[in-house]
Amino acid sequence: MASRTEASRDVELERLNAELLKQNLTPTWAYYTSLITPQPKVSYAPYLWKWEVLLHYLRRAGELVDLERGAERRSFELVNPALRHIMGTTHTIGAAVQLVKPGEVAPAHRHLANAIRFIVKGRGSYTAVQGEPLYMEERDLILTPSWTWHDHGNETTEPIIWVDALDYPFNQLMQVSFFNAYPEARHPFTKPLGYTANWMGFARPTWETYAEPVPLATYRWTETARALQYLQGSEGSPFDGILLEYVNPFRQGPVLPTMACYAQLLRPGEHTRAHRHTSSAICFVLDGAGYSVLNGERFNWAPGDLFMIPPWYWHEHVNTAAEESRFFVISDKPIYDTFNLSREEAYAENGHQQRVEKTFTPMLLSGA
Ligand code: GTQ
Ligand code: FE2
Repeated sequence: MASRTEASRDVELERLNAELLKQNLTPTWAYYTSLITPQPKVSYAPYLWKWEVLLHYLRRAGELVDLERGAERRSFELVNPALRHIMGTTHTIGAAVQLVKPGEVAPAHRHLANAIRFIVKGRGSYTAVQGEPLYMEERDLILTPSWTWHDHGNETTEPIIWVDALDYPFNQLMQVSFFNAYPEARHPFTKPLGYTANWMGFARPTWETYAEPVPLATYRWTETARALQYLQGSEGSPFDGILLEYVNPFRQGPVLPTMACYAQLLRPGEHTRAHRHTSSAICFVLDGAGYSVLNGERFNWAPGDLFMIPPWYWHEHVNTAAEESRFFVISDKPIYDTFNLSREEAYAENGHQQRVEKTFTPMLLSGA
């Protein structure tokens, strides 16, 4: 008799659950395990783009896309197959490759999204950021902070190619996508060459206030490469090898509020220990050869390839080359740090991944 009462109560409860849903009320008791999971349910997988493919399509876009006829940019976004709805390379960052041919200007505009450029091929073109011409050398890092006017001009005789990374997927999540086109193709050069990158340097005029959060807009590869070279013999990190973070020279910390940039060096034969963290990362391979193991799956890489690591994915890198392998890395860790969401975990005892189950096993998070 008691069981019959219980049975009828279950039927009533089912009915209640269904009615609640129709009222746009989700019963927490029935959906708790989708609401709060023991481990993050990451909604997308790693992906790797080959440089040959990127270059092939950049060349074709070079023949067909005309910047003078309304194309805002000649770039394509490297979109993860599971993130098409936000055009994301990861859930927070969109990476692209861009080509500007001799004589062209990619017109001036601004957006709330922060951007970075990492120069891949060519030199002598400029990005003008907020009236300051920043001339590009291969592998330089150039920042375009939120809401700064920028246009890209190529007054040289060779094409220029770079990697862009913007935080527009994060901006979309926050419902803050804003964009303005400048009335002219070019924003006037209102600051002298080297204004923030050289003259301003580390000794600053006392009468100026620094409203701009990012005073130094160019990071020369010659300097970064020298630092990597100098630190080659250091122990580094068992998880990351030699990993340098590009910093805001005045405030320290990441180069942008949403994106951190790194130069990473793996020594010949180096095989990093697997770990995982809550932030996502995009790795652009500069030189060397090797592979990375991401949740048990192997991704071979060569110079020019770009791959990404979703949040909470185990990853380890292996340099199979006789010389150094170097990456340029972009991460959304600043967002996680800001909201106290950064967590990191080391893989088992000194282990490298053999095969990681697709479903995560509960483990204690490091730290409190
Ligand atoms: O070069 O300003 O790939 O605004 C996407 C949005 C490049 C750029 C992109 C942009 C740019
Ligand atoms: Fe832009």
